[in-house]
Formats: sequence, structure tokens, C-alpha cells
Amino acid sequence: MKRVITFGTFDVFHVGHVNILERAAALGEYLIVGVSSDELNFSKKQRYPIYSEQDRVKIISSLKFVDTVFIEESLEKKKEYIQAYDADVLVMGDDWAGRFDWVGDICKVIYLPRTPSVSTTEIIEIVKAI
Ligand code: C2G
Repeated sequence: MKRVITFGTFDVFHVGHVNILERAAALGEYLIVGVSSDELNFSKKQRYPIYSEQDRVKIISSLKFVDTVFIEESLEKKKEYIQAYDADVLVMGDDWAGRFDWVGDICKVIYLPRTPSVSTTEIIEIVKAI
């Protein structure tokens, strides 16, 4: 059984998130998702997510093509997570292309094209302008 792992913040959940999770799930039989902690998001983007990590975990856990969800505390712990969850494939969107090639010695790494024209940042800007 091929086990796929992917990571993300998945804040203000949108169709681009659904698409990547669905495509990641289709690459194997079991999908594991690491949801970035609020603190990790702050360190990456200098702001806290709109939705708390508990709520983001609840949303991702409710999806029918997701099997296991955990909180990702650090980008540098990728290999530990891959080993702990026994993943065969790491999937990320191509905005991360090349950035996780360093785990390629323990699992396959695949970057999938992002869904165009939808992003959390853009949604926040649109809502702010209303
Ligand atoms: N994504 C996508 N299409 C979009 C928006 C996002 O395919 N229009 C994908 C991203 O490429 C990523 C996943 O959805 O693979 C989650 O995106 P984010 O929530 O923006 O995740 P990010 O903050 O980049 O965190 O360890 C890696 C990080 O935790 C990724």
C-alpha cells in the first residue's frame, strides 16, 4: 500500500487546497497530511493564520480522501515526519519546487502544479475590500 504525505497551512480552506489533496490521494492508497502549526505559520509569513490550528486540523480531517492528520511544527523536521508516518511519497505544490529535494533519499518527491487564480492571500484582500 503506497503511503503519500503532504504538508500545508490550509488556512481559509479553498478549492486549490481540495485539488492538491485530491491529486495527492490519487497517487497512493493512504494520505497523511501535516498541517502547519500557528507558530510555524507565524515564522514563515509573519502573521498568524485566520483559522486556528485546531480548526484547520478539524477541516482537513473531515475530508473523505484524507486518512491521517498531524500538526507540523517545523519545516526542518520533514524527514522525521516522513519516517514516523512511513511515507513513500512526498507531494507538494510547485510553489515549493526544489525546496524539499533533500528528502529524496528516503522517499519520492513530487511537485504538482498549483491551481491557478486562487490563494488565501487573495481571498483575504478581496474580503478586506468589501
Ligand atoms: N496550493 C495549490 N494551489 C493553490 C494554493 C495552494 O495547489 N492555488 C497548494 C500549495 O502548493 C501547497 C498546499 O496547497 O502544497 C497548501 O498550501 P498552503 O496552505 O499555502 O501551504 P504553505 O503555507 O505553503 O505550507 O511544509 C510545507 C508548508 O507547511 C507548506
